[in-house]
Amino acid sequence: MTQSLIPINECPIQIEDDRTGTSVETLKRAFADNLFYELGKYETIATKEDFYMALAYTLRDRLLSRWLKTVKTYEDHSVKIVYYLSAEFLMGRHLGNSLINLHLYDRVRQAVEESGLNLDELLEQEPDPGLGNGGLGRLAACFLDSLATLEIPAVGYGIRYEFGIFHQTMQDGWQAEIPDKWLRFGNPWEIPRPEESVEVKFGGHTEIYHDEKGRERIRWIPAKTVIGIPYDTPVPGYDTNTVNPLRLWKAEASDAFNFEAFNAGNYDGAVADKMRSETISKVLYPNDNTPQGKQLRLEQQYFFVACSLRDIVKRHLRHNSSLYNLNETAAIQLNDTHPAIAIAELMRVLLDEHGIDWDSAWRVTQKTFAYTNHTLLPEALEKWSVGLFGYLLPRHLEVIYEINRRFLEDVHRWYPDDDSLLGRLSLIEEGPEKFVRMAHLACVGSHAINGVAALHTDLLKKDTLRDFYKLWPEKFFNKTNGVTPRRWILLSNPTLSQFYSSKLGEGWLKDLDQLRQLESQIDDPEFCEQWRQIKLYNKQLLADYIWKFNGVEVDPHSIFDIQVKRIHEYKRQHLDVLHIITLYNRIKQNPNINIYPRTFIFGGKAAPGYFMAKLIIKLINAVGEVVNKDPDVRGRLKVVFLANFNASLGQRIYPAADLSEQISTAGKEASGTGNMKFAMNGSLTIGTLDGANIEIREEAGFENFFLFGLTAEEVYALKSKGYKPLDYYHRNPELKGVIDRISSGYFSHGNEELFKPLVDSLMYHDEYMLFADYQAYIDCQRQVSMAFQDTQKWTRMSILNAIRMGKFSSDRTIREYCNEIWNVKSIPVEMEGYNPEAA
Ligand code: 9GP
Repeated sequence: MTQSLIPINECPIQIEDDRTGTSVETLKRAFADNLFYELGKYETIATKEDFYMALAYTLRDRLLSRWLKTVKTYEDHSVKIVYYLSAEFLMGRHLGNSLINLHLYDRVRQAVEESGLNLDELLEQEPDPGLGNGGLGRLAACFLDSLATLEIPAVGYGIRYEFGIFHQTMQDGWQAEIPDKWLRFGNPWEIPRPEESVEVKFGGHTEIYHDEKGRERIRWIPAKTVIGIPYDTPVPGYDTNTVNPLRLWKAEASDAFNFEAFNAGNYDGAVADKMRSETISKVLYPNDNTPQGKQLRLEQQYFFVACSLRDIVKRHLRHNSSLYNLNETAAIQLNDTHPAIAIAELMRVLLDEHGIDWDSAWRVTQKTFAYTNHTLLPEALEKWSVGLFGYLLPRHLEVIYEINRRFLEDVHRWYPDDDSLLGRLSLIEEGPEKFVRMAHLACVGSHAINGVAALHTDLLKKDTLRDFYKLWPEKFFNKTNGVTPRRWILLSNPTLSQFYSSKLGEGWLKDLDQLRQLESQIDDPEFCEQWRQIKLYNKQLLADYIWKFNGVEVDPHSIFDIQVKRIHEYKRQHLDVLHIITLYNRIKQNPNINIYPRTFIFGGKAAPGYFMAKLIIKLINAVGEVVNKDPDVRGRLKVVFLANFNASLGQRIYPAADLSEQISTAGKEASGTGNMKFAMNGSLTIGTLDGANIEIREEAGFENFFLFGLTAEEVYALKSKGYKPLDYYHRNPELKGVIDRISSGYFSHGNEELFKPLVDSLMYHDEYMLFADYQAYIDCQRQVSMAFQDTQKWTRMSILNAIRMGKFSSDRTIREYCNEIWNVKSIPVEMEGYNPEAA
């Protein structure tokens, strides 16, 4: 006997049992039903994709009544909602996540197996939606999971890119990019809502007019209209009824526009303009930590912000008669500066469309917005040429000038003797070409500004945003990042999760600090042995993957030394390579030297236009090609580059790592979140005092972390003193030997030119100070090898790392945002009579 999720008399629509029931029998029937009715296939002719899609629909059906009930609960209680504005969301695959969040994993596995299929194979069919570049987009996804799990009313707003981050393949050791056609087979997780489409305007000019009361007003006469169509994806919380939406906007040409052009017989022109409009949501810019000042990018930003604000205002006005109290129903978080144009847009809406006076509009705006900064790299701070800005958004530029005028007037009043301060704080960068500084707009228009790890926030206060900190110290917060343990432990590492649950029950999944209770068992040999077996099993799984996709045989008993993240010089993948070559040189000098076997595993994408990052990938592959085959090495060193690193590959990698490489130049990595995923899965970190590494080390215990390298202060001091990388090269024979081997063409079939740009940049410039940190890194790696050989010690360190990571659950981060920045409360969604465990 199955049951509907909410009593039928409460339910807005009649729901069939087959769409809600959770017994194995009902799931089987629903699966077959969806295959037939949604995909139009019989089992005998269905492909694996078809089966995956049918299963996805089966799960989506089971989310819908909760979703509708969530909407109704928010409407009934007129709650304050968090609106998370982000140009990127890296959600990861949905099916596995829905299975665990709905507690249906085991029953669906049985239903699928009884249907003669393999669940793991079906899970692999799902494209990993790559609507983001890396850190900031994945953080947004973890936050949505925590928001729903903590029963916080929230909406994620972003862009429904038709092409996400490119698919990376390797061609002769170089990165090659292939378009990511993730929507090719359709997307069963989204529901289009064309009835909620909105219009977005671009270009044109502004003019003054007088309203009916004779007041002087300004109106924007735009040149072009684009339609934003919302697509909603359900985001279920773990073990709750809350299902919040992720609303992504797709751009379409406006009908009126097409109609005119077609009527005039100008078919080509109409099609071209239609395509131009639709290009806005076509493709994700594949740059991480480097903005691209392209017109299309600004169009994307304004497009999704304007659509989202229209939605937010509409929702507010359903329960309120004016917008003066918008900040009481809406907390809008700006995920980096990409959506910062929202500040000018809200001002425009309040002033021009709702006739609100400037001071009230500004008060509401500041109280509604909060801004998260994600980078310290000066080159990554977004700015837009005033010319382009005024051309695309003439009214917004006026608003920004007026915000700036009033702001600088205040600053002048507060600091009458400091003229240079005005120039430094201005929203406009002066010079031969003027620019709008988006971070300044975000700081001025928000009531809260936060960094994403303690050191990062300190450096924002001391350096990047120090003038703003001087004005408004009370606006600054630190919110150390976190990651969701549901995806990054439960889904990624089922064996470890079962182990935890067998000891503690399942409470740890919503309260990760509970894992600390396991410290009492750390001296139990049986406990430690099981821990080792779990790690070995995960390493074997990754070894199988490496064999299948790279054709390289790796030994699961070797140290799995892993660096996966975007490829960037500041992250210093090439420092890792210098270590590999150091060990290789030692072997070449003395083939019988005692070196503990290591498997060096890399993964990560380089921005297609970032030459040096692509050369680093080539170097890793080139070194692997030589080292993996050299008989002198006798398999003690293996180097593999795993193509197309993304969330789902991460799920395979983190549980299998022994050593997590977090080796950025101190002061450059805002936080990192991969570092947290590794540690949660029991790897030890070798790292600098950078980003969240510092806090990971504090939590894990200093003795359970391999620390090396200059501190941020030392980096700064050395740079100020005059850093000369060549001196290190000349003074350190081992370093010289490594660099000379690369320069000699040894890894490039005798081609001495291939890696010259990389070598020259290190020898004569070394912006990220690899040479200064080289010896400390090599020494620290020696300690790693020694520690690994002491199995008991290593196991202990691994356990302590994993079970002391409670702080880095994104639930903790989200609670802090809720209490200190957003001022929102949780509201449970009640589903009477619903019991997820009932068959
Ligand atoms: O580079 C930072 C990374 O350190 C941080 O963990 C992540 C999330 O806060 O954001 C990254 N930054 C970006 O993705 C773009 O600035």
